[in-house]
Amino acid sequence: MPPTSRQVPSAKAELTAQVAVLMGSDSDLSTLLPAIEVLEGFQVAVEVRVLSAHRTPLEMVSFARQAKFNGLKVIIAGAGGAAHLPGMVASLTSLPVIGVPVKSKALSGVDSMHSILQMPNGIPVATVAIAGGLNAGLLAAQILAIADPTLSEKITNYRQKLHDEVVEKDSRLMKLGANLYFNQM
Ligand code: RP5
Repeated sequence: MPPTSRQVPSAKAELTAQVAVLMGSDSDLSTLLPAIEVLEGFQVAVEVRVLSAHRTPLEMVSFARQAKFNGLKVIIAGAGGAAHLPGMVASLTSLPVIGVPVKSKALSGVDSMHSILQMPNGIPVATVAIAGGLNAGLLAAQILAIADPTLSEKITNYRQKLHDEVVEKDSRLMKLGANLYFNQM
């Protein structure tokens, strides 16, 4: 009996990204890289794009309006300065948008943070800390994990590792004392 389409996963289905990581400029990439790496470490497929609210607004609109239709579940958007990308993308899709304020040269990212954080009622952006790319990736994974027990287990393991590292540091600190511990850091 020939396999049905349900039995044979299509190449497209396997490649469909669940999370988009957007940035206003390629100069933001180092801030967003931890998000990409942590998601890929959890085997979450990621689509990475440079889309500027100011320099390529029409491409940004087109991407955001198609995002849900293209199978994306969560969008991470990082930008710096007059950081309109996360809010504008959030205005164009009902997918959850996580904003990452990029540390700007002039104002150390406080401008980016306020631009992303101060959204009007009705159009939320979940804003992480300035340069908080890693937490943006983790938050996106946690959102996906609501409906994905395997991913949920990977996040639990990730947190267990964090826990174990701190316990190990604490016991080493108690054993060595603060001065010796500090000198070995
Ligand atoms: C923003 O302007 C970008 O998100 C970036 O953080 C900032 C500076 O961009 P570049 O001049 O480095 O391209 O749109």
